Amino acid sequence: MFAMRTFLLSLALICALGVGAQPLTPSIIPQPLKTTQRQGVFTIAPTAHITYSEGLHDSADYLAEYLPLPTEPYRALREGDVVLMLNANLAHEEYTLDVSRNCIIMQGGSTAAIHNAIESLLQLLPAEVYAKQMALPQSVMQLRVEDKPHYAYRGFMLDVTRTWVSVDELKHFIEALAHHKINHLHLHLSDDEGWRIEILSHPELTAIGAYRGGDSPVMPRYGRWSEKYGGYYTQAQMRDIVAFAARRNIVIIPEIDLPGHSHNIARVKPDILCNYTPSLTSSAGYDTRGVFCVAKEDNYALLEDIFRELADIFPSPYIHIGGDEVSTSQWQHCPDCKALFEREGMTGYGELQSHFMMRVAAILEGLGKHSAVWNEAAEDGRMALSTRVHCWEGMKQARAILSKGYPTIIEAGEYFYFDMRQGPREGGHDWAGVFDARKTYFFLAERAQLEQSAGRVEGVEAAFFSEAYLSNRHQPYNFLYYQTYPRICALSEVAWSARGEWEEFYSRLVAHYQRMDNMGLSFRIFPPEVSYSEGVLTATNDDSTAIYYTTLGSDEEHLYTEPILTPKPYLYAFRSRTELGLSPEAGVPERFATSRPKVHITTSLPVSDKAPLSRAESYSAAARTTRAARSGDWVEYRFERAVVGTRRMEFHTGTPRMPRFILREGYVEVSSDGEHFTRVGDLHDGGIVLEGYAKPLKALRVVCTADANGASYCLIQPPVILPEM
Ligand code: TNX
Repeated sequence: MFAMRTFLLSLALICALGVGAQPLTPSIIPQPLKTTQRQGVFTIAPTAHITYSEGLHDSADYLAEYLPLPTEPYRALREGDVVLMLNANLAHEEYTLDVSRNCIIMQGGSTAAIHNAIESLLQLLPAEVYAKQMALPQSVMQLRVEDKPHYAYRGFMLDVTRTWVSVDELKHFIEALAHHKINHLHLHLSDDEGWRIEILSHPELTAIGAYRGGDSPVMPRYGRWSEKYGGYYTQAQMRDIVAFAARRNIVIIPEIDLPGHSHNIARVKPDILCNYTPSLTSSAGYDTRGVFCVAKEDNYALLEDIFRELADIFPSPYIHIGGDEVSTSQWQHCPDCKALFEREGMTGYGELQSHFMMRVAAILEGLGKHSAVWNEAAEDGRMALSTRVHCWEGMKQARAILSKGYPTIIEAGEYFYFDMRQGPREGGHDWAGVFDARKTYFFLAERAQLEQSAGRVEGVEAAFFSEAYLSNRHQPYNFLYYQTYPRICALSEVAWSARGEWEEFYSRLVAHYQRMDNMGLSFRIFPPEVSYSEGVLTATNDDSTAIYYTTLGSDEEHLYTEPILTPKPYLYAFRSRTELGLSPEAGVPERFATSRPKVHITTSLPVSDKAPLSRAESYSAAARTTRAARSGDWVEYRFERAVVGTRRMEFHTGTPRMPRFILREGYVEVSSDGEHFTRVGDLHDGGIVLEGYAKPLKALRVVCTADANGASYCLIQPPVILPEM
């Protein structure tokens, strides 16, 4: 029955699209405000021209990158041409796109609007247009589009610190954003793990701070533990990126994350830290402090140097100065901060953060820029109302900020943090939930509610923090794109379109798969459904993408063409694929079942009372130590009864799937009798995976061979045991 359903769905889709032909109805993401279809098609001939009115020379060149036609200034309307024209009656981002029998005319209120029109036109052409491989002549359905965005601010935040993103990679990412009418790119340029923009007056910020590991004073805290890792943008490169983005209607907003998240700059310029000697016992001798001292005048002079250069590189009227997750404990140890606290008659240490942020905001105002901040920085309402606030923590915090009257960007983790995992066995964070593009799309319901209350919502922004990207760099696909597409398609829709229905959006999204393939995005496909009954294993999907399967113990993929007769369904894993798109693995539940044999865990490390070893022993959560591991420290897992016959066993330290707080290096020994141990391998990213381990396992011991891990504690995970079936 399921196979029949797939067949009928594929048939329906083939009929809807026509074999090798263009869709019969326009399928544009984000959905335009109004589309009127006409009869017939217009044919773009190879002899046609792109003509443009004054000021649109760059727009015409941009279009010609995709539509291979010569460009020339507009003189008169000529049959067959593709025309770009400014129209003062249209608003800033508002456009019309007219495909008639004789020509194509795009009009817009500004170059931004013309960009929007061009992106819509590209989606009326075959998907190969995105690979810049379109042959002419080409027919386009006749229609008229009248369109403008719901939100003026449609943003994406990319963290290039935890994982370095090269100039070429960044440009590719920007191109794809532009195709989805995203018009702001917020670049997270500094964080604990890296400094990514050249500052001429302080070259050491990148010369030293752009790298971690190896001989850098900055210890790695994510992935690539033993090598020197990093990179940075020179100012010349960044100016080029800014211009590249501007040509695509994207404003780049730089962020320097202050006063917390500053561990990196603190290793390069320890003088920014508070005036006290830290106790280093919990971190194996490594200073893990990373918060600017509020009381040091030199800090504000340094920041003025930095922001003066940034203000010159970035035309954006806003610069983001961070303000998230600041711990006040370092200030509480600092005599100078305490004196300032007394002098100003403050009542809570959080006020020191406002003091700091307001001083930095004043520096920016002096440079002609407004500040943007994360929501915590504006919570006490003391920042000026010109401050733009990015509300990341959740809708509750967003409502609180809106009620204070700040221009607000909704960036709530539960809808827009695309570093969150999309399924239970996929990579990424999960603090704001596990969700896919569907959840992002349902922000539409939230948007409707927001509009009933007062407040200045300027728009929405999605984010990709890149901790897990680094540890997924070895994948045969690009994890950045897997995490962000099609969630960015949903973002684009909720940021732009007036209204919508999931089913209707989903049909456009499936038609968009071919475009994403041609854009070079290894996007995520929804997993196929797998069912098993009476010895027959069936996989179905509703997007007519091909389904492949592998069997346990082999990586070889086979095309799934018909239900599989098998008494052992758990041997099979299924994935949907397009050329670049892929789904997560799907299978019967037994394939992923784990067992929880009784285990006793001991360690040479001191363990926190709040997160004791019993948490890991009961398989409920990680245990936390109260210091980082040193060479010679060990963790031992001893099973009440020796474990036998497993498919796979995993023993990890650190955050799950996000190697941090790990035992940085070490080896692993196993024992069948609990007394005699033999070495089976080394730790990788703080853990070891034993596949098809044949002997009984009574005990396993991890022995650490390195000091410190860049933090002041380690995590000990429950073991993961997948039994043989
Ligand atoms: C919170 S979002 C952070 C980041 C992390 C992110 C992971 C924000 C302002 N702070 O430092 O990378 O969560 O999702």
